[in-house]
Amino acid sequence: MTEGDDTAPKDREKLIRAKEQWARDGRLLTGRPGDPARDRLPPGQRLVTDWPVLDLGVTPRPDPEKWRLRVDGLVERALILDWQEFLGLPQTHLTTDIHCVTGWSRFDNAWEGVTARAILEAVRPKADARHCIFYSRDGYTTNVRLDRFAGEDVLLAHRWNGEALTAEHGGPVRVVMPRWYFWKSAKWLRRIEISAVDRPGYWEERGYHNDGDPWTEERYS
Ligand SMILES: Nc1nc2c(c(=O)[nH]1)N[C@H]1C(S)=C(S)[C@@H](COP(=O)(O)O)O[C@H]1N2
Ligand SMILES: [Mo]
Repeated sequence: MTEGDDTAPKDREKLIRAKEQWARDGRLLTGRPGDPARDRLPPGQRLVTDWPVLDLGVTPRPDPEKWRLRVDGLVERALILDWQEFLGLPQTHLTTDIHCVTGWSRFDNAWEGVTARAILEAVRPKADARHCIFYSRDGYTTNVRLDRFAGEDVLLAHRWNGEALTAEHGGPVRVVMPRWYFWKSAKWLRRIEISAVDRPGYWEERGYHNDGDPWTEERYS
């Protein structure tokens, strides 16, 4: 300790520890090449550990007895599943990240549900089919390309982190398309329409990008 330095050695030690911790935290926030947290966080996103709720101001709570999922449109065999039939389909566990266009991302969400691929195998889209439109119980709609809906990580999820998906987060069943901004992941799913033509949904008609790739920041059109 030099003359004129009025910080006690113990305090200085504490300060250095604190700064080292800030440096570690800061590195996780802003990222550096090769940092696994940075590599998982798309540009312009910040990591959260809570799970924000975003909706249009209503929270549908359908009676499980009356719940149905319809898959129709340009398919060989349209489907209407009730709750027991939906649960009777093969169940898949997937852990994926959420990226919301409003800027938050949430890592490691453990989903359980039916893969989009299982649904598509059951309905068999016709040769001209190119698009999917999701219809929700709150009036919300959103559109995705059929080949993207057929991605191996796409799920119709009814459980999250070991518990039934809550009504706030779109239970009993929501779409989860982790590769795209979260507005594509329709909550309170009631119908999937397979179509030859694209049909922009609620946010797509209000200025959001038609595709919504978080890695190239396709936020707005
Ligand atoms: N049916 C329906 N699905 C929806 C929405 C909605 O308002 N209604 N909001 C979208 C948006 S903008 C986001 S970011 C996510 C939010 O899902 P969360 O509330 O579970 O975080 O749901 C998407 N799916
Ligand atoms: Mo969103």
